[in-house]
Amino acid sequence: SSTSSAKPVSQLSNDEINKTVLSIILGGGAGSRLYPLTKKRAKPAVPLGANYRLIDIPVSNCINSNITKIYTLTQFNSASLNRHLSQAYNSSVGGYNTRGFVEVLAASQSTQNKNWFQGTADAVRQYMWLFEEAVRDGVEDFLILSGDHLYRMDYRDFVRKHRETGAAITIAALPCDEKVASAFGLMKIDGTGKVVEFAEKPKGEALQKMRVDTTVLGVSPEIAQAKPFIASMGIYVMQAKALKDLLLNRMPEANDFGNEIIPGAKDAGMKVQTFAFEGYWEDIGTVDAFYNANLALANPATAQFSFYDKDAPIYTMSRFLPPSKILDAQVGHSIIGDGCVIKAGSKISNCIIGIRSLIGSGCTVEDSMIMGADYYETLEECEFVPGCLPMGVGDGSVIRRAIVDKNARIGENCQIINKEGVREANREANGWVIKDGIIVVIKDSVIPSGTII
Ligand code: ADQ
Ligand code: ADP
Repeated sequence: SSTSSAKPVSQLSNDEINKTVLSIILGGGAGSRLYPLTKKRAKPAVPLGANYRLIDIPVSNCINSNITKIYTLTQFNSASLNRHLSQAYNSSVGGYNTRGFVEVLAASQSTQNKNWFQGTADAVRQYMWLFEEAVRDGVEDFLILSGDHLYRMDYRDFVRKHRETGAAITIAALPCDEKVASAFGLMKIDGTGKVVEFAEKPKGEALQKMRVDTTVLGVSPEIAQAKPFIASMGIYVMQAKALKDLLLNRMPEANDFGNEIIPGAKDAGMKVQTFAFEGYWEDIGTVDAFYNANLALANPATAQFSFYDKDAPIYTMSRFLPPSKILDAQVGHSIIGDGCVIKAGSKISNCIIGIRSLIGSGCTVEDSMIMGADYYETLEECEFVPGCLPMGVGDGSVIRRAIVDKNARIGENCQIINKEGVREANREANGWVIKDGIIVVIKDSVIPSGTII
């Protein structure tokens, strides 16, 4: 193996990490559990926490870990994702004396293969030719990340652990409870953190078989009691040469990391290790999880993730928007993004109000995420819209338990409250759906005045 793989952990400097690690962010498949938020944009571009997008989490974690070579793999390219990445990060990762970049690689643009990515491993395989160039340039390990996780991690600890053990693959892991366990890849490990058994999303008896004493991860007996499973966080450090061997030679038909490549590597006798992660981490790749994680941010009693860590900030595009203006309105337990106007007599509680939101007077908005708008429109622009409805929420409207995507036009005196209390409904033609009881108003939709949902 290479020289730096043999170095003890303390000697692996920031510079070496910067030079030898390439980050690959998995930016979403076709299945799209976040649909319809992904109807008109690539998943990494989905707005988060009023001012941010999903991609800002892994990219910020990378920058804060001094990892500045970053590719994002997506099923399709979107203008908003490219614009966001280039405007937000070019100066911080690609300065004239650094060699960093953040780039989107889309399935439809592959030169070698015209097919969609068939899964996470296939997505990496289709761009292996490009990652090989980085390997020729000194990269030894790939840091494989997901585009839909909310957490803060210093990946340097993860990489150092991986180099220290000389593993082919290191999987970030945390203890989890039985309720959520079957949504994850579960592992059994030995005293050195080596994976001895791996089961992707097991159910029933197979799930029970994966129950372990998680004090082996270093957690207290109380936590181990409540969380008797070791879950894969779906993020990995992989030796470049091991991954190439797996994807191109040993398992050329395997499309998925969790289902095939990880168990396959272990069964082939490769060293697969865990890296125990402590702290808040959540997969927010479903509408329900996404909604709950966003709303939790606004309430100090429930917030587990902070955007305010001075040592590890979360970056985003600087938009130079005006500060938000709140007229005689009542606002509580809410996060208000830049450039918003909330008019008199409105009541906003437990909400995320995204950039450039316009909320009329006398509105009630509760337990909702309003994503805002991509631009301010002039009255002339608005005249071409049916009914000339402006973007934002019209006077006197009531919104509860909803996600209102960007540039939506909600008329006056609407009630978006899931009046019939249904769990699922698909009214895409009318601009909305209900998923897990949460109303999602689709991007750019027009909801006429007086509509009751
Ligand atoms: P899942 O998250 O269910 O489980 P998967 O659907 O493969 O796994 O998605 C992983 C990431 O890759 C997601 O961010 C997804 O959007 C993205 N992705 C999926 N298909 C893609 C494609 N074709 N092209 C680009 N990106 C794609 C995984 C692991 C489990 C682990 C959980 C933790 O398989 O073992 O427990 O993550 O969340
Ligand atoms: P943000 O993250 O700030 O929403 P985006 O790049 O997704 O950034 O969207 C903002 C962009 O929308 C602006 O940079 C601008 O180019 C574009 N835009 C401005 N006016 C209009 C318009 N009338 N119609 C469509 N797009 C517009």
